[in-house]
Amino acid sequence: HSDERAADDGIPLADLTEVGLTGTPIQQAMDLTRVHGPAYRRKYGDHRSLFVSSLDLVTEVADESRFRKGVSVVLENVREFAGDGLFTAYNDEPNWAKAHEVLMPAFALGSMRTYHPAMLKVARRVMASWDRRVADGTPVHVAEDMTRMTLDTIGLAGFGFDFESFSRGEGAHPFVEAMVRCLEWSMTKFSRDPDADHSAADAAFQADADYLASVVDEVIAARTASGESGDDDLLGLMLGARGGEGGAADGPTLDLANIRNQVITFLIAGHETTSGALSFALYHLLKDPVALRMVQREADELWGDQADPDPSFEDIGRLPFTRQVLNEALRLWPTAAAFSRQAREDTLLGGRIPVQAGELVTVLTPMLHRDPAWGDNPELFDPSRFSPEAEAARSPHAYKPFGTGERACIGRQFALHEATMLLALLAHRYRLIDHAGYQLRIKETLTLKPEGFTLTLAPRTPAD
Ligand code: MNH
Repeated sequence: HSDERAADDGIPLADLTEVGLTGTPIQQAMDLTRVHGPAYRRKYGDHRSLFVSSLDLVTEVADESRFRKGVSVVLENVREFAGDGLFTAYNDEPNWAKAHEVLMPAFALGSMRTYHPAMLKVARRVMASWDRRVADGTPVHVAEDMTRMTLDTIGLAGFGFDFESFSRGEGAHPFVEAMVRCLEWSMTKFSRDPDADHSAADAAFQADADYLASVVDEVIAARTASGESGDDDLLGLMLGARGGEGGAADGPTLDLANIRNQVITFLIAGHETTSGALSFALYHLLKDPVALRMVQREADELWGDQADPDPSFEDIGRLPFTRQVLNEALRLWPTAAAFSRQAREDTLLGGRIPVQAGELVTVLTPMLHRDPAWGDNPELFDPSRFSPEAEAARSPHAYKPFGTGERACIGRQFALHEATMLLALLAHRYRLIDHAGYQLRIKETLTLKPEGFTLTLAPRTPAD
């Protein structure tokens, strides 16, 4: 019986069958780590999972010869709408390796040059919208605006499709609303009451999933109708590598069903986490005038007192402190806060935790990012942790906001280029005012975002 095994091997067991899972399972798991330490098993009904978060244990599960990506129960649920897209594919599904090969070139650092104009165009939409807030004195809803920005960016840069999120008034694009509901369904499905009737929730989920698929068909149809190949964007690469008539002769080919799954995957993975990262970075800058000042100084050095600067691709590499702010925001609040590793063989973690072949281990990233390796004050926001010297002195396994190994995030450079540019432009243009004395609360919809975070703005004179 599995309970006894947990007792036998001496690994703490957190049985949540009675108390239940909260609506914020990551923050609950963080609290359990504070109680039980960096390795514990969580039990909920029939479902059990091993959570780890210390540098030594994460170093072991990051070893690709012993572990590989695990598709967790939650990701199994995400497969209901993202299928065998890159993020949710099983390691041995042939479509993973094919799509990985087709899409990798689109995410090399040099490819960011291609996306830069689309990213800048959308950054200007944010500023146009925020300028109106300055004029009428109303607060900006940070996470909502960052979501508009990142959705429009991945749509335009990846697929030549314009969601026009800033011309929709108050609400989010219906794609975002349906996506959030699908993510929530995926996050909570395994912890719902087995005796209750969930058919209405499941039907609503299916309607949302169908709607997401219909948006994707619209994106693909727009490209086909335009008659343009869009050679070097994501959709162009995938359609160019399509099997059958008109498909490329050499190299891997992707079938249409898989291309659909990839488009859904990229529309979701390509915006949901980056918007959270930007929101947390703005939160920390609002609360840390010294760091804000340093970001402003860095931007001023590039753009002086220009009212409407025109950042070049190269400029983004000249904003190292702004990049450090993002890294530090992702340390405290890695917006994709957990990932799973699967044991290749029976093994013993840390010389004491038995893990069977095929078993999953969940890395709880926010607690790894508070490991003693980070010093005495891990809760303190301090971008100097990411100075080149500090980074060189630290194990690469202490910081995993983008996951690890072969299945790590493909979009890391994309996210950092987009976010660094926007953060620097906003800090250059506005004074951020904490009009409501905002206290951080974190909403979880599989990813993390600050909830109810608003600020007001004043125009800034760059030299001041
Ligand atoms: Mn992203 C995988 C975090 C931005 C596309 N991403 C992952 C994983 C993490 C992650 C963690 C690994 C998950 C796992 O091991 O199960 N991603 C992020 C964060 C940001 C981010 C924190 C922003 C900040 N991701 C992006 C962007 C894109 C993207 C932007 C696309 C443009 N991510 C992916 C894809 C995968 C992935 C695709 C799956 C890669 C694979 O398994 O081959």
